[in-house]
Amino acid sequence: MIDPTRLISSAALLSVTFAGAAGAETWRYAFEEAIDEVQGVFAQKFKEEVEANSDHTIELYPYGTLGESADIMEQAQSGILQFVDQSPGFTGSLIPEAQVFFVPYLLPQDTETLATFFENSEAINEMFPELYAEQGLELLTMFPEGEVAISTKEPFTTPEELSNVKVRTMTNPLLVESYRAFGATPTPLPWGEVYGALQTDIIQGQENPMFYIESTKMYEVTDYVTMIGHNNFTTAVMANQQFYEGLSDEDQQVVENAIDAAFDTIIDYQKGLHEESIEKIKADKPSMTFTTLSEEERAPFREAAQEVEQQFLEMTGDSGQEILDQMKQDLEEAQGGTSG
Ligand code: 6CS
Repeated sequence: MIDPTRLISSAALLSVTFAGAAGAETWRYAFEEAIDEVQGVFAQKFKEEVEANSDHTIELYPYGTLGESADIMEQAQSGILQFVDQSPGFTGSLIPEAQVFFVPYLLPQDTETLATFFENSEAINEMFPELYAEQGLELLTMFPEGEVAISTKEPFTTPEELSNVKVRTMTNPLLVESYRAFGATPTPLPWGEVYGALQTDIIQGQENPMFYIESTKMYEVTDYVTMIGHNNFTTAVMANQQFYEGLSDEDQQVVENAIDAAFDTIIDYQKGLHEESIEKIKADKPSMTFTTLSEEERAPFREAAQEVEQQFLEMTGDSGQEILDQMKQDLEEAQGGTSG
């Protein structure tokens, strides 16, 4: 005969086991760089924090394991991935306002000012989350990845010298317009095609932070690195919104704390990285030439930037104007200004 008390206790035990199994989840997080590059270092710290403070496990998918940036974004939107790092350089057609990060000479280069800006900015922390939410994404943070430098096959100091030079850009309409305004022939391409396109002379230049020019060996297929001071690379980390909203308050807090810890880590990690990367490139290729344009030489590029800002406003209307105005105010405050 079946003992009913035993049945109940095993049913209770089973339900506890299931609850336990459902409680500990595995979350997938993909990013656009290798595991030891900036986005990877951020992701590793995020994983470490989440795993130390919850039962959950984070599986990391570095660049290439699940496709290009556009692929991982689709996977995050559809819920195959729980977390994704996609830079605004690839988010331009999805969220036109994200192109504000390509208004040249808008962002400063000083890492501490940038960190303060990203942490406190109303545009970043209140306005952008609403725009990402419209695309089914919970914006968790944005952070800087360093001064953008242009690596080319021939030297240049003026927009005229960029004439007929095909410069690869990320697939962002405003970034394309920037290079047109700078005198070059912009060529938007996914990341995976850049090295080969430089090697075969389909393009003659590309832009990226110094750590990336070093780690991805862009210096092997270009000979000059020029800093015109036009931008600092921004990236963004987000979660699938449905997934995020389904989390308990406690788990949302774990995620938020892990993001904050990873943010601090990545700001710290980047101290001196630009200079160290230059040294590494020089050690591997002594003939590589590094040039920082003077303020005077930058003048025509700054001039061109005004036209690009106008184009941003034409592309995004009132919503873009509000974001741009707010960003300028937030930047002034981060730089110690008095506005607001
Ligand atoms: O230029 C690109 O496509 C890449 N640059 C950086 C610094 N990170 C990811 C992105 O794919």
